[in-house]
Amino acid sequence: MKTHLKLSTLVATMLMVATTQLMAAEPMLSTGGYATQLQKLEMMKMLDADGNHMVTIAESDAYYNSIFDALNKDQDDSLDTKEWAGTTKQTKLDLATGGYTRELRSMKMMKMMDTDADHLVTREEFLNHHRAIFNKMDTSTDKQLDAQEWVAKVFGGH
Ligand SMILES: [Ca+2]
Ligand SMILES: [Ca+2]
Ligand SMILES: [Ca+2]
Repeated sequence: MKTHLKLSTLVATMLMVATTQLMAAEPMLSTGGYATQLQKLEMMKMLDADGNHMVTIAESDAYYNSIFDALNKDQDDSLDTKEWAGTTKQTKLDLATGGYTRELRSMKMMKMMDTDADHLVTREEFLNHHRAIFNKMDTSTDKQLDAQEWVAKVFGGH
């Protein structure tokens, strides 16, 4: 009886470890709402600085650096929850659509980007997360996104 119990505990532990590893291997990059808003062509145009209908990783980095600056009211190197959410009067970012701004500023998205869970999103965490999103969308792995890649359903978010 005792051995039985131990065995089931062991199996349960192993299952938990396996599940955790699975989750670690494929971290959540996006909520469903965020993916929907980001993947609008209106947003693609905002990232495509040279207007050649392709978004390069450099264009993406430059864009998210600007978004970070726009959110980072106190100009230190991280975004706290207040900066993230913004005030009710000033919620839309000039650089993005209203729908995108709203989805970006959700606490769910903030938590996904805050990889060390210190309730601050540093510039590095912010850029790394968007690079991961870029790589996920870049199915041809040529470091640029065309319109087809832009709108393709690659996120399993909720
Ligand atoms: Ca471009
Ligand atoms: Ca800040
Ligand atoms: Ca952090």
